[in-house]
Amino acid sequence: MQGQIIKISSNRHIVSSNNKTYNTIPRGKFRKDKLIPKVGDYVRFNEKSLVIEEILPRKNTFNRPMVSNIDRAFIITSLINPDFSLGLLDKFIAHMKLNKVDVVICLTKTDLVSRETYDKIKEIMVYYTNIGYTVLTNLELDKIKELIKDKTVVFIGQTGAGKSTLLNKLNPNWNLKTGEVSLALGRGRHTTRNVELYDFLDGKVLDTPGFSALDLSIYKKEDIKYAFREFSNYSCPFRDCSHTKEKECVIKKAVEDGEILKSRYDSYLKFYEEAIK
Ligand SMILES: Nc1nc2c(ncn2[C@@H]2O[C@H](COP(=O)(O)OP(=O)(O)OP(=O)(O)O)[C@@H](O)[C@H]2O)c(=O)[nH]1
Ligand SMILES: [Mg+2]
Ligand SMILES: [Zn+2]
Repeated sequence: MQGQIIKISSNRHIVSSNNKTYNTIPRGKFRKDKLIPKVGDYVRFNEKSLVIEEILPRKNTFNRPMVSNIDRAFIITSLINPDFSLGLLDKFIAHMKLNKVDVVICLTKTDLVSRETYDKIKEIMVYYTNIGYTVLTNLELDKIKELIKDKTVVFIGQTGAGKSTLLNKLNPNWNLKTGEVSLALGRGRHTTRNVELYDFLDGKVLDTPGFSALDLSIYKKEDIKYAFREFSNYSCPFRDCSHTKEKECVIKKAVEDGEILKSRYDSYLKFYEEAIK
């Protein structure tokens, strides 16, 4: 039979197939082959032995969070508790962009910051909108639903940012566990412990445990520029320009002229350093 993994907890791999769920385990050979089944994977499994025999070809796959076959990522970004961070936002965007996953920026806890702080952040977000990203808040449920329709959408972001809370607003029947802010801020405290996939509006949504440590060293330095979509509007005289030390670099010029947001360029330099040679 074929189905899709919708939850993994220790070695229990819950597979959904024709509206039924099966409690399966992966075949031993996967371990030897260093093949790790992930939530979102389509699999072939034996209905009697309940063993997953094969992971079907993936559209894409991630180790952070551990998911496969994603069309779109909602980057759940709180304005406070945990603190708003442009560097981290850029990192999540880069990670998804380098895997060709569409990104939506979803702001949360807009009710917890001052008008002034919110206005400042909104102004920065205009830049992200202008370079082609959809930016919305967790209050815009209709728009969010529209963006999930017919897609497989993963919610990612820091622990406590409000991923599960937003999912509960979209469908109260899920009744997902959410964490108190004060507790969520304690070190290593995650309310959501396992990735879980839910059917929603002819699409799918995946709730994930929060994280903020994201290692970009798996990417090549020369690829980091593709994580910054606005850079493609510029072409430097030197074809393989790294946009770091080159004198004639038009990206650097655009930063000086205020066309490219300084914090974006700083993120670029940081990720460039982190990436492998
Ligand atoms: N005031 C306010 N509180 C919010 C908002 N969104 C989420 N919260 C609160 O923030 C806390 C953390 O929310 P969760 O939904 O558990 O966060 P999470 O992103 O799922 O966290 P992990 O599962 O640990 O990754 C909860 O107490 C929520 O009630 C918001 O927009 N405004
Ligand atoms: Mg959660
Ligand atoms: Zn350049």
